[in-house]
Formats: sequence, C-alpha cells, structure tokens
Amino acid sequence: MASSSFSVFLFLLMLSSCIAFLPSPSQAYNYPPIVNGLSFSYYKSTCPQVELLVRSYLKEAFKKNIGLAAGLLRLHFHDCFVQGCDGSILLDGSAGGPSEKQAPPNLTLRQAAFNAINEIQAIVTKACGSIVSCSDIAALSARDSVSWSGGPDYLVPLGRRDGLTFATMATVLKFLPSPNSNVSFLITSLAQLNLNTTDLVTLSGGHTIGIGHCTSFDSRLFPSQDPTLNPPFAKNLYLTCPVKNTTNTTVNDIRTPNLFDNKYYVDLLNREGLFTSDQGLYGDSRTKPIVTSFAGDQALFFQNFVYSMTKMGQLSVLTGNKGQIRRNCSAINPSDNHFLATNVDADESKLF
Ligand code: HEM
Ligand SMILES: *[C@@H]1O[C@H](CO)[C@@H](O)[C@H](O)[C@H]1NC(C)=O
Ligand SMILES: *[C@@H]1O[C@H](CO)[C@@H](O)[C@H](O)[C@H]1NC(C)=O
Ligand SMILES: *[C@@H]1O[C@H](CO)[C@@H](O)[C@H](O)[C@H]1NC(C)=O
Ligand SMILES: *[C@@H]1O[C@H](CO)[C@@H](O)[C@H](O)[C@H]1NC(C)=O
Ligand SMILES: *[C@@H]1O[C@H](CO)[C@@H](O)[C@H](O)[C@H]1NC(C)=O
Ligand SMILES: CC(=O)N[C@H]1CO[C@H](CO)[C@@H](O)[C@@H]1O
Repeated sequence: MASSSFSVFLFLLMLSSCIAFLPSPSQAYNYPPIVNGLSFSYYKSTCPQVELLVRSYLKEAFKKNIGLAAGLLRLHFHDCFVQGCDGSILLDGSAGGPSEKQAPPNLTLRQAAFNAINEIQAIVTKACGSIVSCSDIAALSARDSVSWSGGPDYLVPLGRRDGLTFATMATVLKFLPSPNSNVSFLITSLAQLNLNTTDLVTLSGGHTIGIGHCTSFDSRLFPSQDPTLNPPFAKNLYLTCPVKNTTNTTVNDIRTPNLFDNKYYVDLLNREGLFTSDQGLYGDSRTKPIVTSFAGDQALFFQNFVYSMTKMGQLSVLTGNKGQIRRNCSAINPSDNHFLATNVDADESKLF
C-alpha cells in the first residue's frame, strides 16, 4: 500500500515536471491525409500518458547522449523505408537489431537507439500493459528527437502494429539508397514509396543532425577529390579520413551539428554537404530550387518536414488486427513464432 501510493506520488511528480518543462506537440502544421486505422488520439483511453512517458525518458537520455537523437531519427527512417513502419528494424536476428555484431554496417546504426526503444517500451508496458506498439514508440521517439534538437514539435498519428516478419536483404537493398547515389537514382528510389522530389529534399534535411563514417563519403576523397567539394571543406575531410576505409566519423552538418535547423541546406549552398546524395541535391535543377528555398526559410523547411515525415511515418503500416503488439521489441512474441519467415538473413541496417 505504502509503496503503491509512493509510486502514485512519483508518477504525479513526473507528470507535473513533464507539464512544467516539456512543451506539447503543435497542431499548427499541415498534415498529409492520415491513413485508415491510425489517429492522433489512438491511445487516448488505453494509454493516455504514453507520449509523456516517452518524452520524459528521452529528455534525460538526450542529456547523457546527445547523439541518441540522431540515432533514433535514423532508426525510424530505416524502419519505414524497409517493409513499412512495422518495427522490423528492431528485431534481433536482423542485423538491424543488436545481434549480428559482426556485420560491418551495424556501426552505422546506434546501439543506444535500440536500447532506448526497449527501455521506453518496458516503462510504457508497466504503465499501460501491452498496449503500445514498438513501431509507435519508434515514431514518437523520432519526433521527440527532432523537437528536442530544436526542430518542429509535430503530432504523430498512432496505431501502428508490429510486424511478424523480418525484412529480407533484397528489400533492404531495394529501398535504402546508398549515400553515393545521384539525384536521378534517389528520385526513382523514393518514388517506389510514393515519396516525391519535395519529400526527398525535405527528408534529407534529417542530416542536419548526427554523424557519418568515412566509409559513407570517402569515395568523394579517393582515388580523387570530388570537384563539387568546397576545397577547404575537403581538406578537413582528409584530416578525418587520411586514407580510405577508416572507422572515423564526422558531423553531417558542419554549421550546427546538434541542432535541428535549416543549416544543412546552407551547407549545400556552400558545397559542404557530406554525402554525394546530399550535395547532389544542389547540383540538380529538379532539386536545387527546393534546397535554396529551405536554406532561406527555416519555417518553410519545418512545415515541409512535418508533412513529409508524417507521410514517411505511415508507409505500409499494419493496423487493426494485423501484426501484433510486441512484448519485447527485439523479438516476435513467442506465441506467434510460427509466423516466422524462413529468411533470417534480414538486415535493415545493411549498408546505409
Ligand atoms: C535520402 C536518402 C538517404 C541516404 C542516402 C542516407 C544516408 C545516410 C548515411 C550514409 C548516413 C551515415 C551512416 C554512417 O556512416 O554512420 C546517414 C546518417 C543519418 N541519416 Fe540518413 N540517409 C538518407 C535519408 C535520411 C532520412 C529520410 C532521414 C530522416 C528523416 C535520415 C536521417 C539520418 C540521421 C539522423 C543520420 C545520423 C545518424 C547518427 O548520427 O547516428 N537520413 N544517412
Ligand atoms: C545515376 O546513377 C545510376 C545508378 O548508379 C546510373 O545508372 C546513372 O547513369 C547515373 N546518372 C547520372 C546522370 O549520372
Ligand atoms: C510532392 O507531393 C506533395 C503532396 O504530398 C505535393 O504538395 C508536392 O507539390 C509534390 N512535389 C512535387 C515536386 O511534385
Ligand atoms: C582517423 O583514422 C586514422 C587511422 O585509422 C588515424 O590515424 C587518424 O588519427 C584518425 N583521424 C581522426 C581525425 O580521427
Ligand atoms: C574496410 O575495413 C574493414 C575493417 O575495418 C575491412 O573488414 C574491410 O575489408 C575493408 N574494406 C576494404 C575495401 O578495404
Ligand atoms: C528480448 O528479446 C531479445 C531477443 O530474443 C533477448 O535477447 C532479450 O533478452 C529479450 N529481453 C527481455 C527483457 O526479455
Ligand atoms: C548495433 C550493433 O550491433 N553494434 C555492434 C557492432 O559491432 C561492434 C563490433 O563488433 C559492436 O561492438 C557493436 O555493439
């Protein structure tokens, strides 16, 4: 009894600190159509505190590890692009999960992001039971990463259910473009997901935070220097990556590496984009005007980001009685194991 009233007290304390220090998402943006089965108030009666729980956990976690925000944003992107936002990226046994540690590309998705999702899910399950999906927790975590870093605090439609299958290697390769891609390839690649040129330029703005490994951009340095690189910027990249294939990293946005703002686009104007896939957006007449408009108008970028992220966040979602609510984000519920796909070489983190 004493301990339960103490936990009620703790909860109220936490709730009030949330209200005092954590701003709420804003309705002041335009949203794309919300797909059937998802809604902004999905957990209103079954787990009304879910958003506060996610946000208050992350608020503390970000203070300890600022890179977690970038890790979580990228995790949601990889989840959605490969087989839809179904939490398949989180499964152990896919190299996207923490198990295939020997896979070199694992270096580029952060272990801390997987851990955070699992810890949040445990907290949410304790409060509400097994009600909230891992894919929804990933979507909320991506939003909180953006808003905590200074970006727009948007609403997230909820009600995704977690998938029962691993993604196959072929799906990963088909939907996650390489950072060495040119704009034509990127446009075609995103079109498979009904994302257009505006979405491409907008979502690439996610590179306003986080890091890249030399292996993701050193083809711009060796065997010869990419002529679209600003020379002083290139000189610094050679300091980070003195030879090909080192494990060093550098920031994606040299102006404001940890702030979610429009400086990524200013970098592109100055030929200081990190990846070929970034800098190309300023070199192609289909995307250049959009880059220029975002570089000059942060509010316009934020509005577009909310719109395109919401589109991305609804890709091939499972709703209603499809999929399941995973009890452990890293594993399909044991009772549903007979659904397990035979292909276990799933690897959403493969490559980029
Ligand atoms: C358009 C195609 C895209 C390509 C080719 C691409 C490629 C990459 C690559 C190669 C990295 C660095 C990996 C490493 O070397 O560590 C990276 C990092 C990142 N990407 Fe993308 N990306 C794309 C789209 C997106 C989208 C849509 C988002 C989110 C909206 C996003 C968010 C991020 C973030 C936040 C990081 C930093 C991760 C960290 O610091 O841990 N990217 N991306
Ligand atoms: C873009 O990349 C694709 C795939 O690598 C390649 O086939 C195509 O020739 C490239 N286009 C241009 C204009 O460089
Ligand atoms: C992309 O789609 C959005 C609607 O989702 C639309 O407003 C925008 O104009 C489109 N952009 C291009 C370049 O077609
Ligand atoms: C990058 O890696 C190389 C070799 O792995 C190392 O010698 C060098 O000091 C590193 N540079 C930076 C800036 O971390
Ligand atoms: C790059 O380095 C990794 C180890 O860091 C090694 O396994 C891989 O074979 C190297 N690739 C090339 C092309 O040198
Ligand atoms: C969740 O599943 C993973 C993968 O099967 C396992 O390693 C981990 O111990 C599980 N976590 C809990 C809390 O049961
Ligand atoms: C996310 C992930 O699996 N990270 C692992 C990648 O591989 C290195 C080296 O084996 C491990 O230390 C990481 O934990």
